[in-house]
Amino acid sequence: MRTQVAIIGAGPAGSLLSHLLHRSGIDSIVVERSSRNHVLDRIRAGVLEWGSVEVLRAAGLDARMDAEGHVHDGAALVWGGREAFFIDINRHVGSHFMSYGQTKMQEDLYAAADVRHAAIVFEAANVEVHNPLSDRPSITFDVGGIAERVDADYVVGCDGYHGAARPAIPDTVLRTFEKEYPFGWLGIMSETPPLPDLVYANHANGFALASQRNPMLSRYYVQCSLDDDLADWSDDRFWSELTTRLGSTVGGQVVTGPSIEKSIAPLRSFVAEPMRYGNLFIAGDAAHIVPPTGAKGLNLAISDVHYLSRALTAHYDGGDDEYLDRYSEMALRRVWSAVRFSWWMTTLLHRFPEQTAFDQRAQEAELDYLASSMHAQAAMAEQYAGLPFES
Ligand code: FAS
Ligand code: PHB
Repeated sequence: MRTQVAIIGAGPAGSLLSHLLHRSGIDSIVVERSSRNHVLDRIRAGVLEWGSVEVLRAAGLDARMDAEGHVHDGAALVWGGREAFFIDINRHVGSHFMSYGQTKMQEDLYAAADVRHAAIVFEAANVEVHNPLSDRPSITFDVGGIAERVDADYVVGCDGYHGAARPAIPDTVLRTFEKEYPFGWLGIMSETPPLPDLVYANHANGFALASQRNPMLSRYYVQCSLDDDLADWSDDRFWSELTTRLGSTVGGQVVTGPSIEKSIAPLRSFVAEPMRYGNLFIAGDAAHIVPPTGAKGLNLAISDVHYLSRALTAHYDGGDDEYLDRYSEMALRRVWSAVRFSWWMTTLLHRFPEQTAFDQRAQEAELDYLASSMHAQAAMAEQYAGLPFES
């Protein structure tokens, strides 16, 4: 097979890139390891930065998002037994964010792919990248027991942290930066009415988060030990810990019910540099991982793809390669900004294993300062809602 852009991975990054390239008249083939339903069954992110909302809107992917998503003017913090403190993003920086599940965004992307009869190969095994430095890179894979090859002008790895693309960049070129956090998140989904706002909690027992998917679907998380497994967390124990950590006022508003999904995810930061090697590019989780505290993972995948689709369009429309040549440094500036912000929120809100009473007080003092300073709130607001894309 032959195409202009061969994309590995049909998660949010790969399927959005294919969609945006199509709108620019650029052909692509997407090769995905899992089945379509397996990708759609994943429960992941829930918050879209306003820049991400605008990328999806400009791409004609906004109808269901606007109908079913929930626009928020800010998010709340609770700590030290205080009442919830609302960080008013709209008031501070005139922006918002959208609660809209990644699962629904993925469904919208596949529905749009079906309309345009997109070339997405599911259940492809043994995907490999070949000749990334040549002007004829290719990928090979097996599907249904048949060996296939796609020749392309460019290959884009949108294949997540464990994908095949990043390893095609030699260790002599690739630099990676990593930070493991000494705790995980236990997340549940329940068919109960959510709290009106997203609420992040710092508590001596650990972090908690109240989020949402729709008016009858709530998403909640509590910090847990990396040694925990799901058998350690009955629904009763989860609800008791969540409502304790959210504090009596906010916790008292939580409508509990049976969990319909429960999972534990470890937290880590990871960045791979550069995000380009010859005619191979990497985007999304293939290039970086952030702890979900700052709700940046999915949004970084969208911003990488926004930059790369703009670059490929400039190349094919007019032979202008400036954005292609600047993709890695431009994307990495936004990645490192989000990695730092996610680290800051994680460090501020979680209880670390060796944490002392002094450390807990220092965290609470920083939160008290945040509540007292419009400048500190504005700084957090603009980063949480998402900084402007570079032109
Ligand atoms: P994805 O990992 O989503 O997609 C990569 C695709 O490539 C997958 O479909 C995979 O099957 C495929 N693939 C992998 N290897 C391949 C190969 N060799 N060949 C072909 N295909 C291959 N972010 C948030 O903002 N908030 C959250 O609450 C949140 N929760 C998360 C929970 C979990 C358990 C995980 C793993 C991530 C979470 N994230 C969250 C981050 C998540 O949303 C990612 O940022 C987002 O899915 C990134 O999208 P992609 O880069 O497309 O990567
Ligand atoms: C979610 O709704 O899944 C969510 C929201 C905010 C976060 C992380 C996850 O910071």
